Amino acid sequence: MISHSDTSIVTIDRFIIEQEAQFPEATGELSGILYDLAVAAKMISSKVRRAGLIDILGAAGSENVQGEHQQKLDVIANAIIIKAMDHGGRLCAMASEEEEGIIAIPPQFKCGKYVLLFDPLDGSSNIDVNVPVGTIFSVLRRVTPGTGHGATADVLQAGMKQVAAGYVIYGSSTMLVYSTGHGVHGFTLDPSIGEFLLSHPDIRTPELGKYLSVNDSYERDWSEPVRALMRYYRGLDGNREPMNVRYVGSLVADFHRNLLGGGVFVYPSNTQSPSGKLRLLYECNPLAFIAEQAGGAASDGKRRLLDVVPAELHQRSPLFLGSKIDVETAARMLLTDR
Ligand code: P6P
Repeated sequence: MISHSDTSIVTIDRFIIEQEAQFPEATGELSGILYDLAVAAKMISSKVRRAGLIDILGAAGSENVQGEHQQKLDVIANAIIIKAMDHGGRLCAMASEEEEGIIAIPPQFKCGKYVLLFDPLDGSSNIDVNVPVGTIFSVLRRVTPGTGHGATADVLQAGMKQVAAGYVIYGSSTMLVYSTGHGVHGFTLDPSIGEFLLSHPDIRTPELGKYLSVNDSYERDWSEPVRALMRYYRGLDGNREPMNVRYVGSLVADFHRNLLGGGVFVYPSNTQSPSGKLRLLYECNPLAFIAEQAGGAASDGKRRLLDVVPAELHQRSPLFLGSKIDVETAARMLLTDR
């Protein structure tokens, strides 16, 4: 990988071109997807930054396929991504948390060899209280034959098949963090020039976590092995330095802090939600891909998360995500929780 001196100003476009140049077989289609996603991220960032000012706070009134109240920004972010991605000729289908089925490429546009899955605005219930929210995306190569429209089979692939994944965090600054399987790289948006600039090259996450992100209001619904694991993370059983509990309630914000500082995000199954809450395909898998590329790990409590073969587009999964040692400990302590 080309290394950049601390003083060089590297835009995301330059970085993508330089990365592509290292792979002679690259056709530029994946690069095109990343360019277009960066444009969509800038557009969503502009909307999020003005959320409190142009009176688009509050629920749109409509509900999404999850039966959750759609904040207006959810609807807007979803439309922005679809419109930014549907005409580039690189995708044969898309899937979104906000849409029940797969999203077809409009007939006037060419289909490509990739599919894009995304959560357009995760954590959107936090918008009204100015807590960071995020976009999460995952790119797979189509598996169905032909060059026409994609099918559900193209999106229902295990996370290990991802060719790229990443997220955008709309926080104190807007950052885009992605990987194409060659390390994890972070770009910070300079709003004065409208460019994402390389700010965090080759992110590595500490093997042992400092932060524990969990909503322990569900403790009464956890199994005993999960309760024991949380006692371990908190140092209550004397086998570990206590972790600092940090839980924003916005997956991208919690994950990003843990990725940089070391930590584990856990959303176990519980009696109310036997499969957990988070969506496998467009929340868990992309962040698991990032975690592994940064030296971390991800599990559903039973197996490596990226090995899970999905059955449904919106299926949920328990999630243990982040620092390698802490995720491995979870898998070990939950062995009896089968
Ligand atoms: P809980 C936000 O609604 C979200 O999907 C994630 O961003 C967040 O990590 C999780 O749900 C929070 O869930 O049950 O703790 O409120």
